[in-house]
Amino acid sequence: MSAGIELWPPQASHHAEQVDLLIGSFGAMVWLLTLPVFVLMTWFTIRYRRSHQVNRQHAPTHNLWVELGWSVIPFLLTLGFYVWATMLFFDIHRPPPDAMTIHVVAKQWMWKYQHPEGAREINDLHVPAGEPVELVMTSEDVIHSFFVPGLRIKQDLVPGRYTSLWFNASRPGRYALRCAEFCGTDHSVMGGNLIVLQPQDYAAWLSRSADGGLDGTLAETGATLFRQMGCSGCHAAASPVRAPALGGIFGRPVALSDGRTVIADEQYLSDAILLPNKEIAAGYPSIMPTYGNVLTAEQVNALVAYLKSTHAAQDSK
Ligand code: HEC
Ligand SMILES: [Cu+2]
Repeated sequence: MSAGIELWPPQASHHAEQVDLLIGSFGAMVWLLTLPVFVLMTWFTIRYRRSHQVNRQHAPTHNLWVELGWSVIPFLLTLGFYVWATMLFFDIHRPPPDAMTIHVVAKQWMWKYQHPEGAREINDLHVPAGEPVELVMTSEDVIHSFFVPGLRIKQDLVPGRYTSLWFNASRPGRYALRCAEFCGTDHSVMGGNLIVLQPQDYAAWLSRSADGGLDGTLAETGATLFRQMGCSGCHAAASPVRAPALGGIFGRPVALSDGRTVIADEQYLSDAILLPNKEIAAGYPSIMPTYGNVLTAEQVNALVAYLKSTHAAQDSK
């Protein structure tokens, strides 16, 4: 890696090419709209300077078509850019359904990643080339921002909230990533590399990292936590405590005590664990303890992954 400042980072995905095209075209439009103003201004100041003898009679005061032209054309051009940029923006927030999910937890001052198969890593993130990868991200302390210049993607990580984006890195290689939100003393060293590998190299990397055999998949870690943390004491079918059955809850509508119905997505489940009094399942006592100070963001991710992996008891009949 060169130590100098990279003026134009490499393009590591199709999205990066599209962003560059947008920025390049926008730059061209800015020149197109500004250059005539300055050229004419310079020309007029020279031609109509006081000492110069020119015909100053019958100067035109207005011209409807010219005025309409310089209002309507820039308006339509900039509106076009608004639509184009918005489409790109929505695109990076709508992952394809087959994207693999990697969980990212930021904290002062490091990035922690967890792959669906269980492999964990810090600061450097390995991903396969040519496959859609969704990052589901949260922060353990303050707001951080995940920025990979080579992919032209950047997204804030907010404590207590999940944010996400996705990418499809096309070229194997090593691309710098960094935190783009001032987050305290060591903000400037909060970075790492996105390491894009050929799919077979990624598979090899995954099995090597799993060699330690410590952590199963994220969902398996969650299943263990579900017992260790006493969740099953209330939520298991055989439990004497009246608590909702959680099998297959992910993606289902849940009736709340205030009459609303919400879909149990990742945010709902994580809130149910961290802030149980925020939304209470209809018909149940609000006796669930708060796990806000007990569980780390990674443990909550694991519990949510476990809940996602379960199926309702009725489904198996
Ligand atoms: C003391 C018993 C108890 C324990 C321990 C407990 N819960 Fe709960 N939980 C409840 C009750 C009662 C409700 C329903 C009322 C509410 O929403 O707060 C609930 C609600 C939930 C919901 C929302 C369910 C729905 O249908 O909307 C989730 C998710 C959940 N718990 C997960 C967990 C997890 C994960 C743990 C362990 C970290 C846990 N609970 C520990 C009693 C408990
Ligand atoms: Cu940061």
